[in-house]
Amino acid sequence: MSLEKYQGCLLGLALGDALGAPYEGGPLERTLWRLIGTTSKGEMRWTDDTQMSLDLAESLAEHRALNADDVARRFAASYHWSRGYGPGAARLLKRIRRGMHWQQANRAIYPEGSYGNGGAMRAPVIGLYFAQRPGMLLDAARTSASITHAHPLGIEGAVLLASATALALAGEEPLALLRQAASHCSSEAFVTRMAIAEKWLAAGDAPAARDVARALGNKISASESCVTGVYAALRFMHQPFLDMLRFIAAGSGDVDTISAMAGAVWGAANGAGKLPAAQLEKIEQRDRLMHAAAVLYGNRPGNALS
Ligand code: F2R
Ligand code: MG
Ligand code: MG
Ligand code: MG
Repeated sequence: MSLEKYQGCLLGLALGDALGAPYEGGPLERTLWRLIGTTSKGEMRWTDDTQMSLDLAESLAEHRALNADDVARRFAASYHWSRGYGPGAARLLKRIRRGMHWQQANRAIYPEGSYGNGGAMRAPVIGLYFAQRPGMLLDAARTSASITHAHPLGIEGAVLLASATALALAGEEPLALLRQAASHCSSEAFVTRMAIAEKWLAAGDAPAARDVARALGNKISASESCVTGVYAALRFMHQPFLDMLRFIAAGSGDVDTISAMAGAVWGAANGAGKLPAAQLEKIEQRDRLMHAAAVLYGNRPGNALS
């Protein structure tokens, strides 16, 4: 567990998001991102995936605990259409901003809650903060997801990403990591996909991106994207970051989010020093991301110095 790995995780998430965003969705989304994907200073913008991760990280840093009311307030305050939020998430966050409590808002759009991947895409932050408190990590992942994603599948995706991140930080090798993370999956949708990913990794198979997208998913729902993100991180754990992102982009679909999830797990395993320097130079708000990672590292429960 090192500061470099914490920074690798958050920067890897943001880089995956920003480099994946131009490939997300269909022609309409891609054209829009060509227009709004760069800051006035010429930096690469990231999307809702990184915004919500930063909101969560900064709340944990300030409160030194998961304070769901505060996280919900930050999510709502940060909402801006140009970050490309999911349609249900956008409506939900606007309700919180208008004063509705998150425990009501998270059932207002879909009565059973959202099963989108928005709860999972920020869950690596939970993995970082609670890395040394496995007993707290799962509950925190569930609570953090349920603020916006109360559906069991939305929550299961968050548990998977939080645990995969903590295991990557701890230096687990791909197959052992996948097996341990799979022990937290319970739905058929996740268990079946994790079993396919395990079979590929164990056999040393390297299926084409399109076949991976077909079998594990490339969509906006948690059950059709989270296993793909974890699988990509593990398959490319000892290969260059950009090779992993090219592979994910070739699978198309929800590329920014699958890349953000994979980037976070890959970065937690390899550290910031292994991320591509030229691309890192161009990412917006890099100092804020580095600072958030440093505070999570310093304040994490179980750190003797915190
Ligand atoms: N919004 C986008 N990208 C727009 C283009 C996506 C493209 N069409 C594609 O399919 O790849 N990106 C951002 O949104 C994703 C995170 O979304 P989040 O926060 O989970 O949003 P939401 O709205 O809660 O859920 C996503 C959609 O899933 C369906 N859905 C969810 N729960 C449902 C339920 N209980 N019943 C029925 N449908 C449900 C809805 O269609 C939701 O809109 C990330 O990709 C991020 O980058
Ligand atoms: Mg996004
Ligand atoms: Mg988007
Ligand atoms: Mg996305």
